[in-house]
Amino acid sequence: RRDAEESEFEAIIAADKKIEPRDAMPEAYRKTLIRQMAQHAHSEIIGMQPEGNWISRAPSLSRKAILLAKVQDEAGHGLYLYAAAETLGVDRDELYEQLLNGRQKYSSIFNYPTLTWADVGAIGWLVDGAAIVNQVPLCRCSYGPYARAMIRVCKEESFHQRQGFQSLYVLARGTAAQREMAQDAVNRWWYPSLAMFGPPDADSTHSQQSMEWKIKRYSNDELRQRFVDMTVQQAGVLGLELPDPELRWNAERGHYDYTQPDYDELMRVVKGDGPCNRQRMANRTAAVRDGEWVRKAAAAYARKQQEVAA
Ligand code: FAQ
Repeated sequence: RRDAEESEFEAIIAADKKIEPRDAMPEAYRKTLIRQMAQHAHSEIIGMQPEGNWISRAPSLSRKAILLAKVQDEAGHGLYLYAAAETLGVDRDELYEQLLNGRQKYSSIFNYPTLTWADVGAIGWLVDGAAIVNQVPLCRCSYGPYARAMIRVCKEESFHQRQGFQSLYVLARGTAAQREMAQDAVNRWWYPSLAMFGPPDADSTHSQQSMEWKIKRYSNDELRQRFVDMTVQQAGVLGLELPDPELRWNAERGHYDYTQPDYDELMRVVKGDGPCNRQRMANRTAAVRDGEWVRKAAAAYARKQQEVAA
């Protein structure tokens, strides 16, 4: 029976069809998906903090409304992804627990500070831009609930990326100080954004297996290159520089050559030693603790409603 289940799984993957929650799947496939989807969900939720820092100080009412909506979308993506992960038989509370005790990760990028208003634009342009390049192929991931979740998430991320670009565009054409602030933000976010794609292929422990299972469709380096190629053109339109003197078109490769991010720094940040790791986790821990009574009250209310209906 086990062999039959395994060959059915292999056949679905080979035919490029979707694995659905009730289908048999190898335990390692389930575990890989839980790891990646939980990490993705945690990233969306922790990712609300850097931009959330500027909601009360947005420079105009319309910028505040836009930022509020964006951060709210991120909460929605996180909850959507937790729900998708739950289809793999894991409980959401368990995932929260694993984040808080450090057994699960969230993206390195959210451990960098947002020092000026321009950082909100740079996050939209570069961080959401990188997120889209990584996530568009995930719309074709072999696990149905994750692939479907990504379709909606990507639509919203595209909108986020545009708003970041537009915000930087305005700053880049503002006063000298505004232009300088925009350039400074781009200088600080460029390399951390490149590092979002993960370690180089040679050091990526999961890539090969995840690509065989069609969870990942492209390697970390392929997607990083795609992001660089796309972003150089956009920087030209913004009139801002990317902080890499080695950045130049390579006609032979048909791609831009660029300087790699510091992967030792990436590993340090992933392990908890980035500029804001402690603050991000302290805020998240406090939010889970402070929200406990609300979750309990909602569960008690749902139980009572069921009793009334019974
Ligand atoms: N940060 O073998 P690989 C967003 C870990 S976008 C932290 O290459 P894999 C939207 C990796 O987990 C951000 N850890 O791993 C937004 C593994 O650790 P483990 C979220 C990283 O999985 C925008 C180890 O290193 N997006 O939130 C990172 O095949 C603006 C070895 O790496 C996603 O999560 C990193 N950067 O490839 C929200 C996308 N890179 O478990 C708010 C889905 C690697 O062995 C504001 N995830 N690691 O100890 C993925 O596509 C993949 O998981 C990768 C990593 C590509 C991130």
